Amino acid sequence: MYFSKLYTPTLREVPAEAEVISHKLLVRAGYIRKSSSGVYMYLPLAQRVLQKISAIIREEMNQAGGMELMLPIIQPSELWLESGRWNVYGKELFRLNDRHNREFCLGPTHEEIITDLVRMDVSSYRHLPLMLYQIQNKYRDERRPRFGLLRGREFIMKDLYSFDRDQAGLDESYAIMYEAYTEIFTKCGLDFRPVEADSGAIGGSGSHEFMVIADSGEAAIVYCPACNYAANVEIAPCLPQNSKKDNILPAYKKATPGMTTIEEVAKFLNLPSQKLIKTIFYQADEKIIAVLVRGDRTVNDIKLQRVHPCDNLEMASHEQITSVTGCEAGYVGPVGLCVKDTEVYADLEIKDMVNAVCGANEEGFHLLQVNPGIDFNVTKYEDIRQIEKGEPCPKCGIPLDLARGIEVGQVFKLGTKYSESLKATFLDEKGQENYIIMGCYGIGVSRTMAAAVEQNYDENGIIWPVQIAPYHVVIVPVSVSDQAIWTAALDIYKELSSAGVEVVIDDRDERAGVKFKDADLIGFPIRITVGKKYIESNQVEVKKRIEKEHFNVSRNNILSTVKEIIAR
Ligand code: 9G3
Repeated sequence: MYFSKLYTPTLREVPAEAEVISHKLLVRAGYIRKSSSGVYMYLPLAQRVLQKISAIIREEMNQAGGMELMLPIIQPSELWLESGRWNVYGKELFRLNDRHNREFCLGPTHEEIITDLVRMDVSSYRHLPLMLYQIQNKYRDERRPRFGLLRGREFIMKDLYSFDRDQAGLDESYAIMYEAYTEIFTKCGLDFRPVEADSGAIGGSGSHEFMVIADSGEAAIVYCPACNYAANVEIAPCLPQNSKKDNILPAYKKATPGMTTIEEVAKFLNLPSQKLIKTIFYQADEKIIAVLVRGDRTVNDIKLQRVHPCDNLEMASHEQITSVTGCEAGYVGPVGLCVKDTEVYADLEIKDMVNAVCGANEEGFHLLQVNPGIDFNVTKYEDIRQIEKGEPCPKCGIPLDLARGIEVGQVFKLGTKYSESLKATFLDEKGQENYIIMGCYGIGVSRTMAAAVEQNYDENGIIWPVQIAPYHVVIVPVSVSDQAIWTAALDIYKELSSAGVEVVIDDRDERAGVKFKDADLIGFPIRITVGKKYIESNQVEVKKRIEKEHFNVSRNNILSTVKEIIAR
């Protein structure tokens, strides 16, 4: 490919709205352009990267027994009414009406569609197991699309659905997909970790997310530096980090004028915040509930929502707090709350606290030497706190680390969630009718491209892993008017091209410096410079984008050197 022919409009500046590096660089290097909020155009270089990622995915999906198909983007509302999800998703679901005023949505995912397909024709155990997948645009009307391709309203997803006879079959399909995902992200040259995303007990197997470790990641994960344990903090189980036992003392009230925060009260009483009970009131739908965590902890709203399922969970207002406790937020506590009127959910750590401090539910006062089960009762003790860096790994005890991750893949065990609601059944060997057992497995293809940039860049631009780079090599003749240099460069270009190397020759009449800057920004993995050295000693300069230094290669070793770098 001649660079002068390549439609890659590079820019010096980036749009002010670009917050993350992948958004900045993909725009600057001429890979994407924004069409509307969260909707992008993939220019030729991006399309080549997407095709390579898709090819790696297809290879593994087909290897795993998946069969590719193409499902409609336009989905009839009837299916979503059958599955019960038409009214579950609000504005995030792109809805539209056809000319007959029939309701449809643009597919944010395809469980309903694929289950409708399978229920049409699968009726016997002999048709199972079955794995069907597609690589297709998805539509989710994010309230605040941001971070370029990382959170768009239209994005490319590979979604595979597995159909099995029984749980054992699903477990097998899940394990096959889990391995395939590991292969895919390794072949894409990404530093990734599978993390547990299911609320089940440790080792819960209902769902895993494949996270690309990057500071710009929206997901927070805990991982063990010693073993392979990793979990999304949203669900990471927390074990009580018990305080040492003391003998129980009687509670008493103490004036704490103007002390309304955990820090102020702890300082005033000269106690660590671990000795305090933090009482937080939430409005859960129409009810006010109280939540207790140790003074130094944070409530995990996702876990709380699982413990107390409700449609809308938000912090209670000051008025609501006062109406329940009779005083302002800074002096509230569990003592004296009637758990019949106000449900009290306490984190597991509260249960072991001895002689703790909490608000007295009286302006200007706190209670000291308060003991759960003696001075107050709770509705339930549950794991509802946010896990923290340094806590022991639940599998091996080594202190956990925190990291940010970009979710590029997720695998779910769906069970019969959709086969029941859509009545997708099969007759087993005994002629019994059973619901098909399903799993679903997604990879964000466009998000993976952006994630690769988030993990592979420097001050000069993108550093593509060679496996997914748009081209392998750029040849830079330092001058196109010097016939000897241009002819040599063209000769190398022809040799590499005919050997199947994906190569661009920068035929522009520009200074070498400009060509080098563009080559670095775009992120070609290999740059071959043809200059004076060639004329003098029949050598070219080869530089890997990942390295600072270049090295000399004689004319007849160029192809073998390039092939060796690509093959790595
Ligand atoms: C919706 C909207 C947004 C959604 C969904 C439905 C996420 C929805 C979860 C999944 C699960 C898996 C198959 C591939 C892998 C992920 N956001 N999810 O179901 F209507 Cl607006 O998509 N689906």
